Amino acid sequence: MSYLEKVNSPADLKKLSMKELEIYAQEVRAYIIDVVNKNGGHLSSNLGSVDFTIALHYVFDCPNDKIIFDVGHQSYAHKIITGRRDAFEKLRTDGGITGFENMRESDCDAFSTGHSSTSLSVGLGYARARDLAGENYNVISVIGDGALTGGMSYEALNNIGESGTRMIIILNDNNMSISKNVGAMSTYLGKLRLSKRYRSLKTVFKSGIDGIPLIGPALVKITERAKSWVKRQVITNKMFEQLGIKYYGAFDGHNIRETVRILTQVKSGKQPVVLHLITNKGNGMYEAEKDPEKYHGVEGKAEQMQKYSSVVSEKIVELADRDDKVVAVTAAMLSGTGLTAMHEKYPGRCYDVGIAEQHAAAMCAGLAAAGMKPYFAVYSSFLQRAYDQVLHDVCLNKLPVRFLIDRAGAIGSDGLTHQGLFDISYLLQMPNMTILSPKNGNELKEMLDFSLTFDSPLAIRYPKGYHDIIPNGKKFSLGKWETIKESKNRATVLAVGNRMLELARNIDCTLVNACTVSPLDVGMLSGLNRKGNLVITLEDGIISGGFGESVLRHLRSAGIACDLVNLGFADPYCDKLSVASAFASEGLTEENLRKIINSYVAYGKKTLE
Ligand SMILES: Cc1ncc(C[n+]2csc(CCOP(=O)(O)OP(=O)(O)O)c2C)c(N)n1
Repeated sequence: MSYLEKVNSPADLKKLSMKELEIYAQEVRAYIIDVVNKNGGHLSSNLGSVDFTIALHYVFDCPNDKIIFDVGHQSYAHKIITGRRDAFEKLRTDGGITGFENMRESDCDAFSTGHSSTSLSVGLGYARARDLAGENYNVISVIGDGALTGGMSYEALNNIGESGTRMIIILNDNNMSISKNVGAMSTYLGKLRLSKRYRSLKTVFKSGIDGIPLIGPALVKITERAKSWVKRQVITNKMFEQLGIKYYGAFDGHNIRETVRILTQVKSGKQPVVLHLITNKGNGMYEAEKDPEKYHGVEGKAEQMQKYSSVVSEKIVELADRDDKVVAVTAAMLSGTGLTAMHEKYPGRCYDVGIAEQHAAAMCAGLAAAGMKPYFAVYSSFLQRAYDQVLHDVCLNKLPVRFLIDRAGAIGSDGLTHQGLFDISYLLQMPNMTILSPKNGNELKEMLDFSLTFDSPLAIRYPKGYHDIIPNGKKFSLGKWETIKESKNRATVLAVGNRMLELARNIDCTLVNACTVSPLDVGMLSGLNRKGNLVITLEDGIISGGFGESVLRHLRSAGIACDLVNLGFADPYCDKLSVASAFASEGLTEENLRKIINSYVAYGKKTLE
């Protein structure tokens, strides 16, 4: 029986010897590689986290002790150890377990995570609650160097230092975010990493250089100079200590024995500590270690689609060629949003700011105020972070910041925390904001052309991909919708974006591409003014405050007589792990649409007779 089979809980893990733990780690790695190959998932981050996660469970006691994994994308080993080994087979699939730490899944998951840089704040919340209740459990926040670029981390560190309360911060430093990590903090951590070399140098000094005859004294002088230089780098750079947080580091996060030893030591501390572990993203798998970015997120059985990010990739460079005021911004999602080519061609005009969406949005406002043409390419779910910056810094000042909102709508296997269901609804409430959604790649290109000279806040939202089955026709024009096909049955479907158009294209109805979500095409809506007309709005987002409701408001205020059905997500917290099941759970299916139209038409005929 393998150790993987033997360990069903943290208690089982504690029965293993150090040597056995190392073998167990290999087995866990192999299992993760196997499942991620089938189901997709965050491979390189998890391979890098296996060893210290085993050490954590060896030293601490879940669920009594609280481990909060930042983002939670690196918690696979934790899931396997805490009773979800078999369930792990169905990772990120319908009916299976999620790819992030998730309180609904296990009482060993102290928090539900998904968005970056929350673990320190949440950890401090737990620690304060423990202190108030007079309890004694340990709180461990595991944060990567990438997540440490997020502003919330600094707000939390500032507060943790002041609180003086007992909690352990594991800094999992692999020098990578999804892409290479960026920023001054990353440079600072690089200096701290030197302390690892310092530790091993110290061992070398002890173990013999002094004892080497003849060349000994001279060498000692040189090495002592080196030692004090390294020491200077290390000791003068202890930012954490100055914040009131004890710093231990840097240590090899793949050495289980050593990590257990250090964790046991810090466990008995009385104050907040940072334990700096150096890890290798992709550890144990040659290809993933060599190209950790490629293996950060591996796709499972991917649907064959054209990607909008490829359109952005090409087009943004073209816009930058045409206009030297064009600049692009990403918050640590350079490749995902399609900005790699721009970054390569115009490194001085394409900024990766780290996981800092709020800063990115406000920086874009500054760029626009100074006359530049900023494009902030961001996933829908992560733009939520910058709600106030979009509202207060961009919209209030009516600044022409272009938001390229990728992964909008139902997200698939990343699930609940990554759904892009809110953007239409909250952007619609923002004064001065224009919102577009393309029917295909060609229309996105037309929208991007349009964006170059558009002079106020603009959001273009689109999902990951499209099937290229909605034909090109009318050229995009602001505030003008496009009739894709007509029917005499008096049912009109107003669909936002390619996925909703693809959903309705085989239905007998008049199908309209509502490419401009805001402003509405009021001319076309006036044309629907007839009793017995049915209008159905379809959107890949929440119904509340969404496109359909803004159509409703207009119909009512303009006194337009027609019946209206709003379809979209009634449940804002959709936890489905595939796009198809998310749509099905909300009645966003061809079958349901047909049913609604048929019963309406049948009912209408009856009353007319
Ligand atoms: C607010 C927010 N923005 C972006 C992301 C996407 N994202 C997930 S993991 C990650 C990189 C995290 O890097 P790090 O913390 O160093 O962990 P690693 O994967 O390197 O172990 C990013 C940018 C996110 N989850 N949340």
